[in-house]
Amino acid sequence: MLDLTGKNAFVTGIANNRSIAWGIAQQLHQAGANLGITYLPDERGRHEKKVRDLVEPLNPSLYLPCNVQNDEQVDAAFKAIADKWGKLDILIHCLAFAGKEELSGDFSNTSREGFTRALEISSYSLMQLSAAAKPLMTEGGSIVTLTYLGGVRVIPNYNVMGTAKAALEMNVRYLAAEMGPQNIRVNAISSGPIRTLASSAVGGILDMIHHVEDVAPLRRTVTQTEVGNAAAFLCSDLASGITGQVLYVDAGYEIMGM
Ligand code: 0WE
Repeated sequence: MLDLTGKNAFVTGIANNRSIAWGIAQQLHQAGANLGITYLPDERGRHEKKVRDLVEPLNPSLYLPCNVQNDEQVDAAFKAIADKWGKLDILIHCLAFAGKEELSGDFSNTSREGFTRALEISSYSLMQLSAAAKPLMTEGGSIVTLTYLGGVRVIPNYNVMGTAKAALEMNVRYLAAEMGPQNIRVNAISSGPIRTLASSAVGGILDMIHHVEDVAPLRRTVTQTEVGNAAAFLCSDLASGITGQVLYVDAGYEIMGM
């Protein structure tokens, strides 16, 4: 049975009710996990309130600001985990960002700043949070991140995010090798495209979704709940032998050549 009771899970990347991280948080909660939730703070405090209202039914025992570009904020978040929970079992990393100007046009026009920012927020942040989580995962643990096929194949306009996801998937393997002896497993879920805040800001996302509906073996896209169920599995003892992997939750799209 999938049982996460007694496990403390720290979930990043919830922006609204369409976030994949929200689907994951709900399934972890349903499996009995104790949740800590982060939000990306903004000047007006709008995210703080919006995400707080959304996650309230899941009774998170920690609710913290976490902008990975701010080291003090990340340190404070893990200090709060150490103080309140003592040990951490599950880290969910659902963070990515590239400038809008990098997500269209010629890939070769990617600026140094745009490249650096995309890889810092989307790839380095997994190492940053995993390093902070490691000393708290005293009874072993499970780290799960979200990736996308655009890190392995060329998807039009995904551009520098593809570079960032390629780096992220390699980070998963190196982190898995490093942390395995401490029984910390590190895996990625490669989700098919889903309509979210991040993807809706991308031109042509609806056409991409229709393409997946036409060619994926299951003839549909996946839901946040399906990604959440896969994440709950990877975080559970049912997946005790799985680390360093990229699990495709994409209605089978990845296997198709035509
Ligand atoms: O990883 C992603 C989303 C990544 C993303 C999206 C945005 C849009 C708004 C990162 N940064 C930004 N920055 C913004 O300003 N996906 C897998 C969804 C996605 O994004 C695409 C896709 C798909 C699918 C971008 C281009 C082409 C396809």
